[in-house]
Amino acid sequence: MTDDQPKMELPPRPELFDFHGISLTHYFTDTWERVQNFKARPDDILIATYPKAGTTWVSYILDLLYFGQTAPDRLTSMPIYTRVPFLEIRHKLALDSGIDLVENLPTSPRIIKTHLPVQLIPKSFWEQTCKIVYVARNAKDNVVSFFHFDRMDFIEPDPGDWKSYLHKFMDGKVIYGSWYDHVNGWWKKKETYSNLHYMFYEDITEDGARELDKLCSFLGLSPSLEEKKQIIDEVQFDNMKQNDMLNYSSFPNMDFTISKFMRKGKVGDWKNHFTVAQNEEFDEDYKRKMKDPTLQFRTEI
Ligand code: PPS
Repeated sequence: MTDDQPKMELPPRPELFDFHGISLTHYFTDTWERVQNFKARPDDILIATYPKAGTTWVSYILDLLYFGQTAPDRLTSMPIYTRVPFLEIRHKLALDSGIDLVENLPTSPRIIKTHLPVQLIPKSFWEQTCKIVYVARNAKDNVVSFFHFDRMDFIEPDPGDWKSYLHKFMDGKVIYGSWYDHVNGWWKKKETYSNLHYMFYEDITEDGARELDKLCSFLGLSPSLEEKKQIIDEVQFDNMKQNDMLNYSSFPNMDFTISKFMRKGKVGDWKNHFTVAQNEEFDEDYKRKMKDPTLQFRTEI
């Protein structure tokens, strides 16, 4: 099968609905009862993100840190979405439910992905004081990436055109709701929950080695210099883009003729999408919503 072929007949696009105050579709709520009652283990590691913030990048870094040396076969035989399952998804086309995948993970620790906002995280993660890595990306690049993803991933609602999509994003009428609430909610949580490491996509782009060191220190890991170098090299965008275990080319609901999962991997691509007027409007709205001076994003580096 090549990149240029849509892989099978796709179901109609799902509708967004309000679910506990955030916009979702049934793919992310079908197993809600099991998700809510999920029994986390103390050594589980949760990667939480707003969609398109660098989840796959950090998932791969964590996977390499824990299993790169001890179970290298995993890297060539299992796609990342089975190594680091997506907790709340249920999706019959590509895989069954995320929660089944998590519960069948033979590894220790289990590395688990979620896009849930902080208030919807299953309570056992807090009770077990699991380590949580949150990754955030500046709103402008995040919305551009999300737009292109929604164009090509048929389990997302139809994004419409760029102009209308940008407004939907500003209004929180996209999957997982408001970016502004998501990044702020998790930022605030750091004040009361110390096992939370908040990372920025832009920082990883700027200095991956520095961010890897911070991450290792949070996780209590001390890989060798050689191992760290290998990881930094492995997780370069071009390497990940070419790696079929990471680039989602085996995921049947995505049409790569429209856009790729590993699309550009840059800070600042928003400049190729926002008009001057859109940028001004976005900035005005942003100022109204992002009041916490301690949470700062960079839209260029
Ligand atoms: S998802 O569907 O929410 O899990 O997507 P997510 O992995 O969070 O985000 C996908 C975007 O991350 C980019 N990406 C990277 N950027 C830089 N370096 C590396 N190694 C890397 N890996 C993934 C990916 O290209 C998507 O961003 P855009 O801007 O669309 O290219």
